[in-house]
Amino acid sequence: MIKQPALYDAKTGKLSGSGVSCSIRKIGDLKGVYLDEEARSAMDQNTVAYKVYMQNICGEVEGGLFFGVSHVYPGKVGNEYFMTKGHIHAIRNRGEYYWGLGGHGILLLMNEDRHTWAEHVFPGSLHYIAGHVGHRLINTGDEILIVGACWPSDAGHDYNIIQQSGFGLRVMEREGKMYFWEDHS
Ligand code: S6P
Ligand code: ZN
Repeated sequence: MIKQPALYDAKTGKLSGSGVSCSIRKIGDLKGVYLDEEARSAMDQNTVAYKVYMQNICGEVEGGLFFGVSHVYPGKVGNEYFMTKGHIHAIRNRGEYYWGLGGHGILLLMNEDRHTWAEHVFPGSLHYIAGHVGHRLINTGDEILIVGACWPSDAGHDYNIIQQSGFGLRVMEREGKMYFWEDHS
């Protein structure tokens, strides 16, 4: 018996087939995520900021794996680039792999003491995200930032800490150039 596998297109970052779903985050879903809330609320609330394709075969069980591809669209809210909400895993010790497939951006990482650092993301880049480390993707380029991911299926998402106080750094643009803004709040 040969079973039809799911399909993963590494060029477009699209997933389809068994267990695959796609969630869409629009600017209207991202209240309080960006520094300039006035600029965010003045934008078209239906603008897509990012999409996440994900394959869930096993459910949220210990020992299982989920596979996903994030597509972060190019754009800015005020001077801040489009990005994911960012989270730390609900089961804190669960790690994750990310790898760059298309476009250019930044992976922001933050430990539980709010120490924050960054890695460049580009086609071919590979990122090990240890447990206890919050993570957020930022698109600093003109194309869609496409990033693959694989993580333990019981990891879960905790958005609360980051929703309350963000990361220690924000990725902004000034005179056409990317820079890091230190957030001491
Ligand atoms: C899941 C993994 C990714 C993110 C996705 C969206 O552990 O890290 O699939 O969920 O990049 O980010 P966020 O912060 O909105 O979940
Ligand atoms: Zn994660």
